[in-house]
Amino acid sequence: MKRALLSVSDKHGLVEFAQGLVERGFEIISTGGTHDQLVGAGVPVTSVADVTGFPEMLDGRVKTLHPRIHAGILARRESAEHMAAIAAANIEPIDVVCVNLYPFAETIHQEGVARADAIEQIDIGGPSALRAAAKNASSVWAVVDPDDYAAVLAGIDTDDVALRSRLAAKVFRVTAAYDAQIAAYLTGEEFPDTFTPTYVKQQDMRYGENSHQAAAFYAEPYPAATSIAAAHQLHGKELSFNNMKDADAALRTVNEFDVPTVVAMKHMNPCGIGQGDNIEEAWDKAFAADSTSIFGGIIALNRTVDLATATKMHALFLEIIMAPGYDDDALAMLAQKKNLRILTVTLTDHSQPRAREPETVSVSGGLLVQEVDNQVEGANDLTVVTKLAPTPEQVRALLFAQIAVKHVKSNAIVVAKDGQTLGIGAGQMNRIGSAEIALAAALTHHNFAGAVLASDAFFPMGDTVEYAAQHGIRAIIQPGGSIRDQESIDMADEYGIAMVTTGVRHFRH
Ligand code: 93A
Repeated sequence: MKRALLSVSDKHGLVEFAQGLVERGFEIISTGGTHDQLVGAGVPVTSVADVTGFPEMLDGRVKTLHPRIHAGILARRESAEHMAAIAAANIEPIDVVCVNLYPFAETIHQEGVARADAIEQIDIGGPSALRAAAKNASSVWAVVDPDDYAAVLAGIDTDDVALRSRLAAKVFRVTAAYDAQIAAYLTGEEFPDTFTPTYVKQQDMRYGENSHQAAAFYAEPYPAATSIAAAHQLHGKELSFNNMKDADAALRTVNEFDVPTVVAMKHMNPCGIGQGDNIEEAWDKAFAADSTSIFGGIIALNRTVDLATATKMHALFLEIIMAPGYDDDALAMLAQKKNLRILTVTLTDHSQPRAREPETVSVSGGLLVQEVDNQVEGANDLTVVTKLAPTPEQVRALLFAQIAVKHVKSNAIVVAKDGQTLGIGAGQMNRIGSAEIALAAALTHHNFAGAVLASDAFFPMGDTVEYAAQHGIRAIIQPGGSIRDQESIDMADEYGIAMVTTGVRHFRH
């Protein structure tokens, strides 16, 4: 008689799977809780203790860890010696191992879990049995995921060797990820010796950055509420690879602001950011910031979308709208567009300190890991370096521009006024190039007079300041720290510009 070991924490689909095995002539062997559930459902089952001749001991720490189990799984069926050896020890082969593990990750994500309780959730016997079955996958079924039960029953009928092999690989992936989570919990280190992130596939994507590139989306098992992975899509086409990146960038940007703000993203750069007393006014400013580039844009709003704002957005072609919520009539209006992707997102609670979180970037052959740039400068972080100090109104504009410039690809220059970006220069290989782009855009705005300028990094020489001054800029914010800072400061003084330094660079490469 064939035998199956069933020992599962997640008991979904267990009874049906066991019944399927019984129908196929299997004897079922089970650990305590699994055994009880099967007995309750009227499925014939033998307890592991009866097979090992040993009761479960140490509060269940030792259940399946026994040669009568492991030799039964690991004996090579093709080896006469192996089969003779287990027969001599009166051990029968085990042909199916169906195990899923103690819920370690779920446990540590609960609020205030004691370390001892977390440690008790480290499964030892489960991974051992699974790995043994996976090692012997040429003959033994290793089943770790309830989603695979139906396929396994069908595969048993056809002796599907290829499926056994795929399931074996899945076991090693699952146990590796499980161990990585345990290690991360134990050390709590931000940058451990080996970095083994665990991500769970959410979906295959139609394609990657371009249509000839295959792609998939993986999420952390417990993504932060404010992450793009935790966003909820209410309507529209599936997000594309580029959509995900832009939506993430838009969300990160809008999450910086507490007052009503709208961010319009294009190709990973904001093309317009607007703030107002309400979300409609913020939209008006974000739209007017660059009414050309916003076409096909990704819009993030940090307030509930009302009908007035929805009506204005509805008049445009947009790819994505994301907000913490929508009035019913606003959502109905936006949802008239079949393809428009509409998302709800959870925003940062600005009363709480920002959590330190890692961010990864892949390079060929490796992974760079850093903390997210969560730093935001306030009025107290500014040092006036020129003869002229900025007015309170200029300080507000400078701080707004400073947050905006943080989210623009380097070299980044932002020109802004009254809670509105007027010109954004992104990704140029020299700083004055970005300044030229930002100022050319800003000069098209009728309300340009009195605008301020932010630079994501210091000015290596005085040329950008001179150019800005000649084009009407009245105040500048920049980190400072160049050996030629004085050249920029002198230039600012010469033109009557107020300049403040922050000491903090915000490159975004
Ligand atoms: O405590 S263990 O590491 N020791 C074991 O020998 C063992 N055998 C199976 N955990 C062990 N298991 C795990 O028990 C399985 O991985 C499964 O998650 C769980 C099922 O227990 P029960 O059937 O009592 O609900």
